[in-house]
Amino acid sequence: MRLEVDYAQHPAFAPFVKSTASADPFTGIFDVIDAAIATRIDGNDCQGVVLAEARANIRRLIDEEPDIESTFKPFVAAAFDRAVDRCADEEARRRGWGRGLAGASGEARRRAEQILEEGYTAYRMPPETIREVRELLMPDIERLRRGLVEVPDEVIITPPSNPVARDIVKEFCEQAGVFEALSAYYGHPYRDLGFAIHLSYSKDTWFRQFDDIGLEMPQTAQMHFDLSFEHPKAMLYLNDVSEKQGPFSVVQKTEPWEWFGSELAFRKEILYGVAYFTAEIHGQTMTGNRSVLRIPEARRIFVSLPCSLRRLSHAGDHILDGTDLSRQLLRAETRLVGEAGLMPIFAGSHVFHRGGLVTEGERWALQIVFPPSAPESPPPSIARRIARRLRRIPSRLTKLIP
Ligand SMILES: O=C(O)CCC(=O)C(=O)O
Ligand SMILES: [Fe+2]
Repeated sequence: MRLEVDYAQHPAFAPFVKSTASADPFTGIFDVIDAAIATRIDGNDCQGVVLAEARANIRRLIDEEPDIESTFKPFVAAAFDRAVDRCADEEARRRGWGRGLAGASGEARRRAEQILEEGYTAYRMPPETIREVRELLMPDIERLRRGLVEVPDEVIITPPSNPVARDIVKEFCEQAGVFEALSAYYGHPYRDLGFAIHLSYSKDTWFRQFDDIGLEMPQTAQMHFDLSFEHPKAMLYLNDVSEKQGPFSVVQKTEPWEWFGSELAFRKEILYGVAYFTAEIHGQTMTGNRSVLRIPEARRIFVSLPCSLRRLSHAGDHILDGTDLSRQLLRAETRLVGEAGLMPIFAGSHVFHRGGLVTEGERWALQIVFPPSAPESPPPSIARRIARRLRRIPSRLTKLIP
């Protein structure tokens, strides 16, 4: 699926759009990067010359682009560099996919293949177990609910205060084969989890972006890709979730390896780039889980990019209602409604998804993150870079990356 948003038509961005030309010097750039990465991985570019040329060419194009503000240029160049690294890493993993299936059980294989093909697989915790988990967490939930009267403009979330709840969820994941399925999918071991209790209700406002111009969020609001490839997640419902309680949902993939390329990598990295720019150059940040695009300066700088670079991983927030793209996405959306205990597990970095937009009642859910086991953790340099980014990123990205 092509996720092209026409920012020149969007009331919150249009006033800042400089160029409306649909072809620009960056047209086709992602194909060039993908080809250079493939050449490198195929062993036909041992010195990395093709990739280095591609990087140099991108820097030159950025330098020469009159619409990109000079203070923003270093952030765009850095975003491209990170996108190339991210994409090269993911492409290598894609090629190695299937290694984990070899020794796995039939059930784990089936689950891993479903995660690949559909982006998610759903488990169901038995009613007596989910009741027990909910009882243990009730003091936390009640505390969150008491806070609702203050109507905070922030995601309502808390770590569990009773460690026994985590033990039970972990034991369920072991017994139900969740860890085995994830290990089969990723080709290295997963055996741990962490979670936060997340309460959603109809007065939530943390996901809004355009209150400054009195514009409602569109029907596709919150559809996004997660940023971290290695950290699959799950939502475990603690109450019954119907269409109105903001079920977790995914947009059907058009093919299993959809979105494994430099374009999606860039979409994620330029979002960081915009956040770094507004923080470092303008001293403006968004606390907690709110989007950096609430800041008009962030919108202005983002659409100073030429048309073919106006791409974000969190595009659902910007797709206008009534457009073909909006209709297509809403038609392709699968909403995981179900009783307490339903637990969709998802590889959110490569499936467009959302959840928690409640129109009636409340949703109580555990947002679970599965970290890869230590021996297979990224090398220290990458781990340090990720940790640094997590500390600096000031938007709702903190919710979306573990
Ligand atoms: O709240 C939800 O259902 C979705 C949360 C989400 O997108 C995530 O954890 O990555
Ligand atoms: Fe997500």
